[in-house]
Amino acid sequence: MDNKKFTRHIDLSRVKITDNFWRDKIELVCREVIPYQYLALSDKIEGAEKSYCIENFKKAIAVNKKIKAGQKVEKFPVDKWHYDESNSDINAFHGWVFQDSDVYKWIEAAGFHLTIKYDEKLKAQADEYIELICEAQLENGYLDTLYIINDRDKVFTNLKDYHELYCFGHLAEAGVSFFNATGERKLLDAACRFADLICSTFNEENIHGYPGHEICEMALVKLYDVTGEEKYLKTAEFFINERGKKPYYFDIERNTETDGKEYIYNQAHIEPRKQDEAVGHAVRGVYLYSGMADISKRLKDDELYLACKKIWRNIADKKMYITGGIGSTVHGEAFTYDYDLPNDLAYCETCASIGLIFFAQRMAEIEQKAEYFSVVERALYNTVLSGMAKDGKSFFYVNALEVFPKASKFDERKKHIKPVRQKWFSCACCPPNLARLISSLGSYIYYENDEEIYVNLLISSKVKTDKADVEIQYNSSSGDVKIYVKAKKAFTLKVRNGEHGYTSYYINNEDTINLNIRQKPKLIKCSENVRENMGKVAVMKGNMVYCLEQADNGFDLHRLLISSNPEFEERDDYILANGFREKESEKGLYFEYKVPEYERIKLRFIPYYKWGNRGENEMTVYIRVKNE
Ligand code: FUB
Ligand code: ZN
Repeated sequence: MDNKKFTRHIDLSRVKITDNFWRDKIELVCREVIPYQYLALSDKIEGAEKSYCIENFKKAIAVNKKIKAGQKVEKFPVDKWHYDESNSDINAFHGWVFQDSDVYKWIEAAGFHLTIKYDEKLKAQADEYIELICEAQLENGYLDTLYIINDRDKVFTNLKDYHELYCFGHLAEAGVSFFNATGERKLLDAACRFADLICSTFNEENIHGYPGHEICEMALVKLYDVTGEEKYLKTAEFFINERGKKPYYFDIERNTETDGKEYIYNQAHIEPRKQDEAVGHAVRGVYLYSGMADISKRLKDDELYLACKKIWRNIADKKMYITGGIGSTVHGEAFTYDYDLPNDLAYCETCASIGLIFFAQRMAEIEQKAEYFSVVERALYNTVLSGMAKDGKSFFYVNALEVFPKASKFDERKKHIKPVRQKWFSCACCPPNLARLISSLGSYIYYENDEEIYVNLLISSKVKTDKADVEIQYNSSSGDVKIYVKAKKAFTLKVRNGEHGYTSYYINNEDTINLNIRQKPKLIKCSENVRENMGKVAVMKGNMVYCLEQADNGFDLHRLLISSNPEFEERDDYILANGFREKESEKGLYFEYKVPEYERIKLRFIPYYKWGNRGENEMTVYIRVKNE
C-alpha cells in the first residue's frame, strides 16, 4: 500500500452542486423525504404503519429518570426482532431491534442539508430529536432504547442478532454530520460517551465480541477522524481482529458450539483478513468491507487491504448486477454464489447499493483506480435512484431487473419484488439511507491529497480548496465538459476518464480544460457464466442502464427482441431502437417447433431508475437479441 497515493474526500461545505439533475434530486429529498420522515418517526402520518422510533426514546427517557431517582424500573423480554402491541407490553419497546437507527439516519441527512443550506425549521426539528436522544442516554453512556426500556441487565448479551453496535454506528455518523453542519457538539459528545463505553467494554481484557450487523467499524473511524481519539480507531481494529476467530464469539454468547457456517450471514465464519469473497447479508457485508478499507488505510495494514481488494474483485467481477445492485436472494437478503444474478428473483436492496458505494469510495481513497467511481456511478444512477419515486413520495426496498406484477402477487418466491413503490416500510432502512447518500453526494465529486485534486464524478459543481478553485460545467446531452481551474499553487488535476483511468493536467495558474464525453447508447452483453442472460443484452448509455416498461411497449415484454443493429434514436428522456415482437406460433401449450415469425416494432427504453412511476406494469432490463 502506497500512502503517497492516498486521497481524501473534500468536505461537503466546500462543494456546491450546480447541476440541475442532482440539485433537483437533493432538493426533492429536502422537500419531501426529510419532512415526511420527520413526521413518520413520531407516528404523525395518518394511515402509515407505526414507526415507534420517537415513542421509544420517550419511554427510555422515563426509564432514565426513574433510574436517576432511584425508583424501581420494570423489565420486559428482549427476545424478538420486532415488537408491537400484539406481541409485547404497551409500556415496552416497540418496532425493530434497530428502530433507533432511523432517527440517526434522519439527523445525518438533516446535517448534510444544513451544511448545504441553513434552514431554521429543519435545525429546530433536528434539535428537538437530539434533545430526546441525549436525555435517553444512560449515565454510563449506554444508548439503545430496546435495552434501556426492556432490560438494562441484558446489554451486549446478543451481539449476533440485536443491533446495539449498529445503532451506535448510526448515532456516531449522525453526531459527526450534525457537528460538521453546525459546530454543535451535543450529539457528537453523546456518541463519544457511548463510544467510550464500547471501548472499555470490548477489548483484550473484557468482551471479545463484535457486531452481528457491521457499521460501527466505519463509524468509529469517523469519530476518530473528527476527534483524533486513538482508542476509537483501535476498537474498530479490535472488532475486525476478533471477528471470525475461533472459538466463535457468537457460539460463546449463545452457549453452543457450531462449525461457523451459520455465521456466513454475518461475515463472521472466518477472520476478515482471510476472506476473499463477498458472502452473507449484503448490507452487512459491504458495511464490513467499508470499515476494513477505512482501517487498512489509517493503519497502513497491507494484509487487510489485500483482503479488501480480493473481496472487491469478487463483487465487481462476479456478484454485481449491471445496475450496481447486490444481493441475489431474498433469503437472508444475501449474496449467493459467483455469477448467480437472476433478474426476476433479485433482492438488490437499496441499502446494499448504498453500502457498495461506501466501499468503492473508500477503496478509491487508497488507490485512485477509475473503476471504483465507475461502480459508484453504476450504483448511484441505477439502483439507488430507482429506490425513490420521481415525486420523492414512495420507495423501492428491492430493485429487481425484471418485474411481472402477477408473479409478485402469486409467486411466493417473488413476493419481495413490489411492482410499485411503497409509501413507507415498517422496516424503513432504505429511504433514510437514500436520503443521507443523496444529500452528501457533493462530498464525493472531488478527492484531494497534497499535490492533486481528483474529479471522480462529472457533475456540474464548484469547489474551493487550498490549492485551487475548480468549476465543472457538464452538459450531459452534448457531452461537453468545461473545467475552469484557478490555481493558488501548482498542482495536478486528475479527471476520471470513464473506467479507463484519470487523465492528468498540470495546472500552475488559470486554465480551462475542454472535453467531450458524449455517451452513445450501446448493447451490453453479460458474461456467459451468467445463465440468466444467455442470448440477451441490456441497453446502456455510459453507466446509465435502460429498461423496457409495459407502459411504452405493451404486455408480455418477454416476447420482445432487440435488433443486433438497433439504430438507436435518442430523445430527451428515452431511446428508440429497432426491435421485434415474436408472434404466437400456435394455440396450445406444446406443439412441434417451427421458425418463429416476428413483427417489426420500435422499442422504447427509459432509464431504469425511472421505471414504476406510471402505475403497476411489467419491466425488464435484459432483452433477447435477434441478429440481422
Ligand atoms: O438489520 C438492519 C437493516 O434492516 C439491514 O441493513 C437491512 O438489510 C434490513 O434488514
Ligand atoms: Zn434498506
